[in-house]
Amino acid sequence: MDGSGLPETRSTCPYCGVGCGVLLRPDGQGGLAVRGDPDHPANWGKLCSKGAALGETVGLGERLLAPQIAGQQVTWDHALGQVAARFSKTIAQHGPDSVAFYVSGQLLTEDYYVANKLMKGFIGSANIDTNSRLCMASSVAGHKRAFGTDTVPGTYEDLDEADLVVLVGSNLAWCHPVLYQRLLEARRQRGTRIIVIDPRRTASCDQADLHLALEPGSDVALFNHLLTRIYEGGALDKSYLRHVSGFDDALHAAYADDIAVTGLEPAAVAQFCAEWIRSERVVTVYSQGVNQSTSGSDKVNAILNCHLATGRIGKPGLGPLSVTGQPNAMGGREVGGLANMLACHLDLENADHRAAVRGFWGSGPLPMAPGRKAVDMFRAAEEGRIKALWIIHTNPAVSMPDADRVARAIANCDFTVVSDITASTDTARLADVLLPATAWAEKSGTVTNSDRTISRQRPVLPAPEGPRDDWAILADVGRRMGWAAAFDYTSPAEIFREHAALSAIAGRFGRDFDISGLSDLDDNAYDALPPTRWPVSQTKRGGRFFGDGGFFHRDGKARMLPLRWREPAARTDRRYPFRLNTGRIRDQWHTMTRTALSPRLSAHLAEPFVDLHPEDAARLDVAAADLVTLTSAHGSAILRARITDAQTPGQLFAPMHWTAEYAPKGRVDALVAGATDPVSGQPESKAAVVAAARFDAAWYAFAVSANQLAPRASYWARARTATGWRAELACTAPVANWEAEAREMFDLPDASLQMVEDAARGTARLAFHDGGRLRAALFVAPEPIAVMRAYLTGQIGEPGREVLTGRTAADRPDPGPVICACLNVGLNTILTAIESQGLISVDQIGAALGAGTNCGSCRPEIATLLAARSMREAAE
Ligand SMILES: Nc1nc2c(c(=O)[nH]1)N[C@H]1C(S)=C(S)[C@@H](COP(=O)(O)OP(=O)(O)OC[C@H]3O[C@@H](n4cnc5c(=O)[nH]c(N)nc54)[C@H](O)[C@@H]3O)O[C@H]1N2
Ligand SMILES: Nc1nc2c(c(=O)[nH]1)N[C@H]1C(S)=C(S)[C@@H](COP(=O)(O)OP(=O)(O)OC[C@H]3O[C@@H](n4cnc5c(=O)[nH]c(N)nc54)[C@H](O)[C@@H]3O)O[C@H]1N2
Ligand code: SF4
Ligand SMILES: [Mo]
Repeated sequence: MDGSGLPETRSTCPYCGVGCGVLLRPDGQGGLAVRGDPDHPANWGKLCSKGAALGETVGLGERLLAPQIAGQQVTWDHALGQVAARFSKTIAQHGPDSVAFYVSGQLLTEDYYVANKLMKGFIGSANIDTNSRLCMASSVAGHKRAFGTDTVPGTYEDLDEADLVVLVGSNLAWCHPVLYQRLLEARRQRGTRIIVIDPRRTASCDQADLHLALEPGSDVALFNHLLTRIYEGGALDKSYLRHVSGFDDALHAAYADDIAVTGLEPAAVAQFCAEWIRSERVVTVYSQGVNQSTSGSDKVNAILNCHLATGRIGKPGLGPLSVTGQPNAMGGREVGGLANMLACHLDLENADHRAAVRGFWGSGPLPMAPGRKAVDMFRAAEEGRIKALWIIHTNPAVSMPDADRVARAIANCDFTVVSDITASTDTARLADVLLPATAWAEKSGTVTNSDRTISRQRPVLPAPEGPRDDWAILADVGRRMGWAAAFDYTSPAEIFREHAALSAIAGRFGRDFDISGLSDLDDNAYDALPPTRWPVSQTKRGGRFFGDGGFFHRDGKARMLPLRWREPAARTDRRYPFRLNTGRIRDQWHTMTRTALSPRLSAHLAEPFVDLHPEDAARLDVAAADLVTLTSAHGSAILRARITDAQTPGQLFAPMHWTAEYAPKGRVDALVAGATDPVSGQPESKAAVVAAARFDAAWYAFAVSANQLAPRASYWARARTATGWRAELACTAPVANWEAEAREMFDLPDASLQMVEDAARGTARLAFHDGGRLRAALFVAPEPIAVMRAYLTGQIGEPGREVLTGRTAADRPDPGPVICACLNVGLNTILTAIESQGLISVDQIGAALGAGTNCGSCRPEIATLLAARSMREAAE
């Protein structure tokens, strides 16, 4: 309860792997008030901008409410009858490996468990893989090679107690903002040093003591070098090495590697090594700059080698920490959702493990070999070897590498089923059967975050008529395929108990994942389950792993691996001279099906972009706000240029988020090759090679509208605003009649029009009013449009008739793009306050404007604005 008297429900944020606890209170109109759960050990009450805006994303406007076949609404009975019949028939004719599931690290553990049991246990194929293949697979492979299991040894508390935190390929400030704020709090209290290893300067470099902008893909060489320094610097932990095998070979290989390939200044490398060696309490945090690489598993093991050699693992304030991306990436690993895993961290290749799980499930023989991993799975669909495919809770037509090809494979697969909460996704549009799932705020189950803490997700809003829970849909299909008893579930609690009971078998085999202590929770205890770190058994509870050895290889030892640096698979050449790095922005989540529903989150960065260095921009004759066409051997994209020295010359960065729904030419995975790590099968999403050229448009335009916009142009990108929509457009084909074009785009056949056109110059400005209020406006010019965008979006629905200037009157300043999403403070407001009030610190800006005082996610950007200001002053 809080002051308002309405009950609050405890749940978990559905976005990143930090796994923040939230307190949710329905507003009675379908929306939610959200605040951080002060008692949750992941966030202690804090939330980031995405978590804070969850209430804006639960509306039913975009929801899929009934099953569809070939675009026609059908009953559940008919839809699931078809799914079961087609899967059964395909298996009967072509064998179990002719079908596949492609699922998600955002499924709840209970959903995931049922999917895995159905495919591996009863269909009898290992062809279930997940978007975690694009995300965590290299960490899983690295952990298994070093430890014998996929174990995250440490906990978040280690960040509070470390002396040095190294962020490797992690933009923690934007991607795990609450953990980043936690780290900064520790830094304030105990002076924690921060080192960032990332080819570009990110928001996470804001407070870093050292930033190593290494050559893309060269992390193995850097950590190999560190290992040699550890050896020479006398930092080996000889007594811990009793628990480790492979040291000599690993060291030998490390000496054979060449630090020069990192392109780093020797002094910077020396400082990094010295700090690492000096700081007993060092946590190495790593994420997609490590995993998403054709040497991803080796990068993970190169990091683990250094922690093993120094015994810096599994003790307070130190250790490697793989931060997981999705809310249940860990849960998916626990249920065995990857094509090369069994269940409960048991091994598919181990006959005893298979026999035990088979006995527990009462199933037929389990597959003996791994199934198809994501990239391979969609290739098999393309080639007709997979004939029935069920995609659940993921959007591969956008997020897979070589995305145009993947989209074609999905379209051409004999039978594709998609379970989603909305039909408006690039993948859902390709489905034969569309199944509506209940959404986050309606679902019940559990998720596991990056530090092994299992949290409950609890329903807080009533599910609309139509959608069903993912576990219930899967179980229904299992029953219809003939396995009534095995899929006779009536609640998530029942599934959870079964999963926990199965983990007891894993415990008996001596595996790490054992939550048997939770296998007899009754429904009430399950409902009330507080955040709980595994393992939970009679003998073990939470804590850390490996502080005293106890690894899961047969000999009980960890393995250090001999590693050599390898270049990324694609090489730049004359045709494709740029290295394209991709990743995330602060306020969008993946393919934007939820975060883009929030006007606040959409106002931070409202269109897809590419960051490039000023030298490259000059060479390409690209000015700020021009558009750039990127082309690779696989596809193309058109993106807005942002010129910044955060990039190294020759390297580009573009966000992964935009889809055909929001910017059809903004899909960057169309450019990325499907090259994968030989061990983990994880694709190299961060090192594509592309050509770049300025996009020569006949015209550019900016539009605001109360109605949803349907633009027609070579390039367009649309975003929701508090008053409707905004869009950026550009096109190579001239438009003869702007009034006709605009009326169609805005769907305003009759609204009254104000228009100023200069045909000779190629400019036009149009404003449409209805009942005296502004409904839409369009600004066209032969160059990128300079108007006050935030001001114009605010004019929709207002009576003003002066919008055609595109600017405010002097007394009504334009706030500019949103920097602080929580308190809605714009860039211009902050810049003006810095100038006029002489503010010099992030805290002063917070005191003056509120910006940065809620979740803190925008504090690095505010710091950057301040730094730019002081650089200008220094130059003046
Ligand atoms: N706002 C937001 N937060 C998210 C998500 C989201 O969509 N939006 N998604 C969640 C998910 S699923 C994930 S997996 C995580 C990802 O979290 P992160 O891994 O932190 O995010 P990315 O932006 O994908 O990539 C991290 C960094 O890797 C760097 N990098 C690229 N190549 C290399 C290299 O060769 N070496 C090194 N050392 N670094 C390199 C990139 O420049 C980038 O800054 O974020 C989670 N959190
Ligand atoms: N170039 C490039 N590509 C990348 C990456 C990168 O860094 N660069 N990162 C990769 C990584 S780490 C990841 S994790 C992936 C993420 O990529 P995806 O998993 O494809 O992205 P999402 O947008 O999270 O897709 C989730 C889908 O599930 C739907 N959904 C939401 N809730 C529910 C529900 O309760 N049930 C069901 N059935 N559906 C639901 C959403 O509407 C959405 O369509 O992208 C990968 N692709
Ligand atoms: S850091 Fe933000 S996105 Fe991640 S779980 Fe917490 S509130 Fe959600
Ligand atoms: Mo991810």
